[in-house]
Amino acid sequence: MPGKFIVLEGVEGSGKTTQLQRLQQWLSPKWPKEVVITREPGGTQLGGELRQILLAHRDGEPMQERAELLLYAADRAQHVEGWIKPQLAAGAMVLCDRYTDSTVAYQGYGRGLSLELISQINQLATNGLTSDLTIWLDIDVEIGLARAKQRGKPDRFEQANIEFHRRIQMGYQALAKANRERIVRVDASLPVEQVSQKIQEIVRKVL
Ligand code: Z5A
Repeated sequence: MPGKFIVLEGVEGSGKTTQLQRLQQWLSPKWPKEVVITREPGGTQLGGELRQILLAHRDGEPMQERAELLLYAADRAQHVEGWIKPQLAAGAMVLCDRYTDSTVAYQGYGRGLSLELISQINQLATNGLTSDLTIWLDIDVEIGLARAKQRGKPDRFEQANIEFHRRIQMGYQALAKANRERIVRVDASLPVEQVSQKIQEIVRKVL
């Protein structure tokens, strides 16, 4: 497809939102078509409804792990077919906050669900659409969570125990090791401007 698909990944508070906005500003004058930002969950109208369900606190009836997995997959299937693919077909540069690696890291390494099952569900949800480039914003989980907390009320994931977040971090390490051609690590503990510069150096290569 004529467009490009770039994903930012990382633990909570790693700076994805901040860097996506800066990347959009930097890329817009360089890319001939639109440069658009989206996110998972929540990149479509249906996805927005699923996002509320996924991140809500529920007293008395915790969400079952496989229910959670399938809701993320439903969000992704809607997003890929209904929004990302048409944008790529129109030549847009799509910048996405989280994608399939989040499911491997959170539901696989974090929750302990089968990585084989997750791979099959990711395949079903994406119909084979992979990113052209994934940038992993690597930060110590404690620093990321402290940054995320500054923003106000913690959601369901931010309240989970630190071991859960450490397993997710291990998931990203394993993913980066196994997918060197697609996933590029950036040290996200650096100041915002320096992180942006590193990202720009990497993105320049796919333009
Ligand atoms: N999830 C899942 O389990 N499975 C899946 O398949 C998918 C997702 C797709 C979505 O939450 C949740 O869904 C997520 C995983 C799960 N878990 N949680 N929570 P979300 O979209 O609401 O949250 P998030 O993706 O984790 O993003 P975030 O917490 O909003 O963080 P961020 O976007 O990476 O960071 P930020 O907002 O840009 O920065 C956080 C703060 O740090 C902010 O005040 C910044 O000004 C500051 N900041 C940013 N960069 C820096 C630097 N370099 N230095 C100092 N301060 C900085």
